[in-house]
Amino acid sequence: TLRAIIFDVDGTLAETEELHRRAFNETFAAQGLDWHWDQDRYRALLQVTGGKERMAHDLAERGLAADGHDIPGLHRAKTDRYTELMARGEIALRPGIADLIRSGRDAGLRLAIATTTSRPNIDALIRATLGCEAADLFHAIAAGDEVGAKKPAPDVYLLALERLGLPPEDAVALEDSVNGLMSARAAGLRCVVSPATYTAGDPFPDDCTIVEDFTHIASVEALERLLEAK
Ligand code: XBP
Ligand code: MG
Repeated sequence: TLRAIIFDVDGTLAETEELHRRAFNETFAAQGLDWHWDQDRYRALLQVTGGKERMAHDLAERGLAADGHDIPGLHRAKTDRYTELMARGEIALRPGIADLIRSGRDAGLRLAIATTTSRPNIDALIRATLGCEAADLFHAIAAGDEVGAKKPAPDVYLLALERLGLPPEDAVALEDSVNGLMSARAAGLRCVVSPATYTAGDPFPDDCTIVEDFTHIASVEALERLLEAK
């Protein structure tokens, strides 16, 4: 039986990566750095999950030393900018997500989040799109630096399950990327994937359950039907 739905955030709840990219670029410019990530560069950099890890990786690839730069400080500034931009209300949830959340609540399922992004970014997204506090809607939230190893490692999903107090068999993960799918699978979870704009070209394995968008699983009944058909 299905007792919980665990949502990824970036690319799954909403198409947020262009806002992340903008927040990174505006932060670089504000700090007088001549760094700029265009869409192609950002798509490649998304293979590295986590903003701090992504910046360090970018520096290394460009042959620049990281020690001259305050990566944690830059990342704090990026998070501040991202949450400010998010509060303007221009980001919407992906189709089907709000209905599935409502259906899950009505059916008495537990809802959770397992994401690489930072906690303030989740709070800002839920406030801007649903007008409530993430902590009031989700029974468990596992985010960003709460775990040592980010996706594709299983840690963040295992932490969400621990906080839900459930074994992986009782839950399903919703994801948009191969890194996220690998993380969920390594935690022993079933996973339904709907690729987002930045992850549409990811090499998803043949045995992966893919839906074009979340309107196909906008209710608990539809989600259970899809899982049973597997
Ligand atoms: C999302 C990410 C995050 C965001 C940036 O991956 O990789 O790093 O791009 O967030 P997923 P922070 O959807 O698999 O969780 O800058 O807050 O790290
Ligand atoms: Mg994602």
